[in-house]
Amino acid sequence: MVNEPFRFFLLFVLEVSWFVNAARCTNLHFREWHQIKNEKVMTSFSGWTGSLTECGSTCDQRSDCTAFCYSDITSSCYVKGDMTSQQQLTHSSNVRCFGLVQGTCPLWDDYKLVGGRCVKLFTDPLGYVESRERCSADEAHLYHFKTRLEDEQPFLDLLAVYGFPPLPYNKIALWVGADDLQSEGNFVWSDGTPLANSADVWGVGEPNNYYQNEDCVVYWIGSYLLNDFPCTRETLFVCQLDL
Ligand SMILES: [Ca+2]
Ligand SMILES: [Ca+2]
Repeated sequence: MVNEPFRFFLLFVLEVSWFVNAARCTNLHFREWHQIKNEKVMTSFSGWTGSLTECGSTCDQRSDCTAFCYSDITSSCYVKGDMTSQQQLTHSSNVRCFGLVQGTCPLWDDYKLVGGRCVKLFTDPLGYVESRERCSADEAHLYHFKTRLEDEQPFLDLLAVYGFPPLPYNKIALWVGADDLQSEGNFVWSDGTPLANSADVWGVGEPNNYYQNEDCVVYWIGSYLLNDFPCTRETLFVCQLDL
């Protein structure tokens, strides 16, 4: 077990190292590391042995590295995304993990800062309620596409990161955070803000409550606008984490 003063010394050394790196690589000046829960990232790590400083520097110098973990006992370094080793990080109280944030946006958890929005695209389709719960697990909410002026471009920019469109048919829609589950025809965003049926974010002829079975809202890639949709259908979704 590492005693507390030594732990703080290690952190100090690490921070000095990052400061030096940031000064040398100006494109990394935004890098800011926060200690994070191990279980959030451990499955995607592989490791090698080195010092805590080397571990942090290795991650800091790679643009695709957004997190690393370090064992004070075995001096093992686990860098997210490195698949050159087959070792897997096992949970231990002696392992500390650090993740990259930008502002308060957790880049280490695959969130991206796009147009001032901290957003994450989930590419495994889920139903509306399950999608909403998945966002809640990150203390986020399904994306708020309230106005075309302010909310459309960040959304398109996020999709462009993933090369969308085109999409296969079953991935042509993405849940956003509005529904009329409480009162038919009266859509509200998850923060309680009304989504008027006359708003210009709706596609032509939407919302239409097709077959009296459309109480949730998707962003429809085909029209680049919103559409009310059956809540049980499984689609992609975007979580938004308010900064
Ligand atoms: Ca409805
Ligand atoms: Ca509809």
